[in-house]
Amino acid sequence: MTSQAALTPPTDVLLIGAGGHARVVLDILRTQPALAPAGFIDPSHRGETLLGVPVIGGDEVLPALLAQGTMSAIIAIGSTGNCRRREQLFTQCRADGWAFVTAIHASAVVAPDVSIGQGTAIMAGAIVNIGTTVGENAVINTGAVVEHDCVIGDHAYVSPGAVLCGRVHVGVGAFIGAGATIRQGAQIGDWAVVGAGAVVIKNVPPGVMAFGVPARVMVPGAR
Ligand code: JB2
Repeated sequence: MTSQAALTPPTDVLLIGAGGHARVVLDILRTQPALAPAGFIDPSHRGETLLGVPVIGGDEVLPALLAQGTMSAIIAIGSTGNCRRREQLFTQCRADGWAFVTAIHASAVVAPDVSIGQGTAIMAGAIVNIGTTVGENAVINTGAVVEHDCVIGDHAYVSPGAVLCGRVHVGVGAFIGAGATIRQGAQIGDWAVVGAGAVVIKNVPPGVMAFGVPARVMVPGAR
């Protein structure tokens, strides 16, 4: 007997962005039978084909694709310390009517009660433990550890190998650099940046940068 899943055609998905991070997201989407990567959207890669998937155009083609019936997307731009563009694209696309899919690698360990918002990507080897909430359009990158009862805000970015001990709160749009460690219970404010390799033992206020071991706060623009 044919299952209902086999009868349902896969959902076409656009990847917005076509850089290194986008190719990793594509690799994950290809393991999800319900999703069919339909193309990349990236003004810097027009006319190219990446891993067999075409770059359809820049953001100006999105309204026509929506009108033609392609309605699902994922923001596949990475971040090197600034999640603003990811947030802007997500917010604009949602307002225009796009739905967002999640991309969760088969090797990620995600506890059964973890809630994951639309558009979020969880990369290979990441661990997200019990009681954690992950917002929309967030990234938990390769091999990151998000321990029990953490809260990861919308648009936040947890880089490869970062370790968030239990009950850490990562604010909206905050960026945690590669290999950083955040002590249990620490709060990382909205749009804050934690540098690669930092060890955070105190709360980090919104909008600041924190670097080093132990992490020290720098206010952008201040001397
Ligand atoms: O507004 C935009 C836009 N802004 C940048 N719309 C669309 N559709 N695309 C946009 N982009 C595209 O994102 C750029 O044209 C570029 O092709 C892509 C970003 O690619 P890039 O390879 O520069 O970086 P990445 O974001 O994929 O990955 C970076 O960050 C990750 C965290 C790299 O540094 C990775 O190595 C790193 N793992």
